[in-house]
Amino acid sequence: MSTITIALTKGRILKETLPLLAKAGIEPIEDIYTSRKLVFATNRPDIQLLILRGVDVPTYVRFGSADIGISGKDILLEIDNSDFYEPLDLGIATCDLMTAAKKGSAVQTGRIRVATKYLKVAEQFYAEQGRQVDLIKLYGAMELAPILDLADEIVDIVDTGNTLKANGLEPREFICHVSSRVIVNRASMKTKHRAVTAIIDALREAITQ
Ligand code: PRT
Ligand code: MG
Repeated sequence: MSTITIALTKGRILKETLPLLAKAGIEPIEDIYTSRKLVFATNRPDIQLLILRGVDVPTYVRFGSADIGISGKDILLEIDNSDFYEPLDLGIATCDLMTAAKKGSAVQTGRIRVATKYLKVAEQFYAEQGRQVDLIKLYGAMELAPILDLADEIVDIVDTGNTLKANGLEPREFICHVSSRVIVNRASMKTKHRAVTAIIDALREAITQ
């Protein structure tokens, strides 16, 4: 019996994936939230769960250290996804990628500075608009950048909009909707085809229930 390894992140994705996995008959045998472990056995002897940083999920899947991963589309848009399959949209952990700027600030016409961790998304978005931008890569707390005049705009995830509001910013332009996707290592899809497709089918079934 070959083992199937599923990579997840500990925040929203875990919270919304655990009920789907449970419906699919897969349950961790200990509480992931209170444990400091990174690898978790499940009630299924052939399935284990990995808890990783979001940006690392596709990397583990790409190299086959995880057979299956669950990743936000925002993460996937930033990387070369020809390395794995993306067979299923789980429709969970949804949000939007948007531009944002200081509340009430004038829309700048010339070249602007944009701070983001989503360089590829931002580059493509502003290029499509024919706007000249200097991109500044940040790894977090993007909301600070306009306030401290590091950037004119940011590109970031918006859900309720509360984080922008709390930092004196407002959403400007919608870029794309984001949800979490199931990704699968290419070799696993062949060598563990039956086990992998059984999990994908069970998750597909779980989201329609
Ligand atoms: O941080 P790390 O990558 O290590 O893992 P994690 O455990 O935090 O990841 P997890 O499981 O939380 O999943 C992150 C994924 O959830 C992202 O890649 C998105 O696809 C998705 N998602 C959905 C979100 C949000 N909604 C969200 N609101 N990810 C982040 N946020 C943050 C955002 O960064 C912003 O600062 O929440 C803030 C905005 O929220 P509002 O409600 O104030 O607008
Ligand atoms: Mg996080």
